[in-house]
Amino acid sequence: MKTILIAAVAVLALGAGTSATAAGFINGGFEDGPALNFGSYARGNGAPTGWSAVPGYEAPDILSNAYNQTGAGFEQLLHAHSGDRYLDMNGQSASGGLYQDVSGIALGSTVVITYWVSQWAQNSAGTLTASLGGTDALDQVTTVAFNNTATSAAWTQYTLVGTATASTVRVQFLGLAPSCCSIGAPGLDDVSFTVIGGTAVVPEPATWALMIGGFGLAGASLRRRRAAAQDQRIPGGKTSGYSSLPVS
Ligand SMILES: [Ca+2]
Repeated sequence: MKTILIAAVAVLALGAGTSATAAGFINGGFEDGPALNFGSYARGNGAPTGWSAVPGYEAPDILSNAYNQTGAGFEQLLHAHSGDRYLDMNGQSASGGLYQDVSGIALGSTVVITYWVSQWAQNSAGTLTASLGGTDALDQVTTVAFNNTATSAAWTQYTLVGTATASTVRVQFLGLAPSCCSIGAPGLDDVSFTVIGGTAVVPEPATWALMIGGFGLAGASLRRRRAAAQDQRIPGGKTSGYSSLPVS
């Protein structure tokens, strides 16, 4: 019976998570998928693994630390926040945009994204808009000003928090440079996605049956233990040390 009680507790624990990095969210550092360099330059060549281009926008350029325009002296300005790659939020045209959907979110959960934005080179002016679709969060806009004295990538972390109003939450970033193709756009790296309040808490029918069965078995066990304890009651109203039932 102890084994059954433990199993019932374990089933309940499946739906009682309090905080977790969502397993469905991948490649927040943009290290997987295609990358660009001027040696084999092809812009708009696809979104990073796990991400999709926003309809009407192009996939942002995926830059690596090895990216270097020969003779332009850019290399020292182009360093990811971590790893080897990050995004230039331009596509080939003025704006790049990408998103990733994460499903299995419990309604009412707190959803948190953190992300790093950079003035990745001296011409990286523009805006970056972060959005959490399927939550009550408002868009968060970061503006990076043109700075022709910049000598290195400068990264700043931002946080956006929402409450899930749907079971699927969309993480989306849109870049917008002030003019096409010549100004650049903010850099983006190291997106993290965290759910507070549990994920995937709607059990399958088979799980419900197991949970209900577990409740019944646990209740039956407790009733038998109480009955057995009463059988051991010492005449005169005293007990023999059984007043506290074991937890398991
Ligand atoms: Ca990275």
